[in-house]
Amino acid sequence: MVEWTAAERAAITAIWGKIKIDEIGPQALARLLIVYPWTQRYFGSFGNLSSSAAILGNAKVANHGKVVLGGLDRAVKNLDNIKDSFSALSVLHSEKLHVDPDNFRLLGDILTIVLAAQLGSFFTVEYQATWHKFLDVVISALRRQYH
Ligand code: HNI
Repeated sequence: MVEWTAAERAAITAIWGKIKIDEIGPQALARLLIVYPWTQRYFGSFGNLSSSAAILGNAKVANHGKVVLGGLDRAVKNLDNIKDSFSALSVLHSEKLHVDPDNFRLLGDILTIVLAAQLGSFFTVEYQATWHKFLDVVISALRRQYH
């Protein structure tokens, strides 16, 4: 089981408290689809993804970005049990959606970039280190069903 120090718990709470799911979620998913265009293949039902402008203006992308961050919200609220709270999501992404698990890391990196841009000097190197650990735990929980 993952151990979290009091400082790490405080850092995650502080970072998450600054995150506006409705802004960061849509931005992160849109950037994923633009920066790594092969990720678009999983979103064939989302309509027009033909250009950056189309992706940035696509309501389904924006909405799904919020859904993904809602998943992370669940992880923040279940820090001591991320693995189990993500078991259904892991099954969904592997067995139904067939998402290549390397893409989880890409989305995590994109999310970190969006966060750093939004939070500026608030996002200290210590905060980044803890945030990275948090994403690692989330990603390994999502990958569990693939093993
Ligand atoms: Ni992901 C659906 C969470 C990464 C492609 N995804 C979901 C749902 C959640 C979620 C929550 C909604 C589940 C439900 O309806 O029961 N996804 C997460 C999280 C991460 C992640 C927390 C990583 C941090 N998903 C990814 C990545 C891809 C991805 C990297 C593809 C590149 N996800 C999908 C697709 C769906 C999805 C596709 C279904 C979308 C739909 O509505 O059709």
